[in-house]
Amino acid sequence: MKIERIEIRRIELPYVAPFETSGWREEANHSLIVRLEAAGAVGWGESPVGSGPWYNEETQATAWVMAREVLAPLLLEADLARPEDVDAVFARVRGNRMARSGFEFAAWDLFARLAGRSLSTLLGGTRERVDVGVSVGVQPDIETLLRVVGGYVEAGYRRVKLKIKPGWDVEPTRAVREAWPDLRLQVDANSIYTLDHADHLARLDAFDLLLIEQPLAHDDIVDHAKLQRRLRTPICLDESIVSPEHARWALELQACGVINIKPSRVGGLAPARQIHDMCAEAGVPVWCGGMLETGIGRAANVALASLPNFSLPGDISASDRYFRRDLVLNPFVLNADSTLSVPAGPGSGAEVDEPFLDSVTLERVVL
Ligand code: OSB
Ligand code: MG
Repeated sequence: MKIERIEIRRIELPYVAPFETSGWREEANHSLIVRLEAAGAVGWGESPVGSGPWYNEETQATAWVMAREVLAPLLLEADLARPEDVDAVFARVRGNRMARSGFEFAAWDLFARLAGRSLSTLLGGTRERVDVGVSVGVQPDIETLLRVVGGYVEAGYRRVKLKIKPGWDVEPTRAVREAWPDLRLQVDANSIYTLDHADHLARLDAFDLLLIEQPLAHDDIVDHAKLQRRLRTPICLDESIVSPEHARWALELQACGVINIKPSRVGGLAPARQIHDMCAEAGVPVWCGGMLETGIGRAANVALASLPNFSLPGDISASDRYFRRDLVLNPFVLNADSTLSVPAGPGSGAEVDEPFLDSVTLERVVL
């Protein structure tokens, strides 16, 4: 099958509140939105890049150039028999995995719609609901943190992740643990610590955390293996796992006890599923991370999280945790059991609100 038309946009959609990590602050979603057309069907995808290269090396500006000048032309030349072929078409491209992922998601959505199947079943998903939690950014003080976490607990989230950094780690984690002794709790450092902090990080072992996410450098695996031997709490890798090969290296080195799979970070759903399968084989649990996506990217994450080895709650919160108004007509809503329902209709399930999408589009190209 030939892709007949590609539309790419870069958008800006403000968050309900700014999101702060150990290294940056985001006020709005700055993703690329991809729309593919072929055989009378349409598929949608999102490349959830940020405004600056703070999470990984990509930005909206770099993804915009890659999408227009490299990825869309490669895809227009290709003849696709199955969605997995997109990953092969892009295999020559070094890095730029988030830019790639928007096209890859859109191709999965397109194939699923053409087959009249849900994206979840096409991927091999086995759940109708996926367990989710909420990721809480760095707050100005502990009182505010307790109020923010309290609001999410009230809303029905049963798993909370706290962003941590030096000076905002042991005390906020202790405060939340004391306020909610039974809450499923985990922390994420977004690569801010070094091995010199090992003894300090071991103090987090006291709080019965599910995991400590990406404490060390974004491109490290070896030091994480050394650190893991000094912690009781499982390390979970996020930034470091950019491909199935990286997952294999981390498993071989025992650098982590858990992996956060973000399909956008690894270039799409096909490599994400490979990592899922590899971890299932190794007995390592996985969960689906997020990049504060719109309803378009979130739908891909929910479909992926319906695979069997996604045994920990994902960072896939309801639409209203991120946006006053989402880009889709059917926003995700939190169920009373701290889950999101997996769309059962054809494709990813995202029903794009095109007039609203137009209103948040900064630039658009058609190829
Ligand atoms: O490290 O998991 C992360 C958001 C943007 C970039 C990196 C991360 C995050 C989150 C939020 O933690 C996840 C979400 O709710 O989408
Ligand atoms: Mg993370």
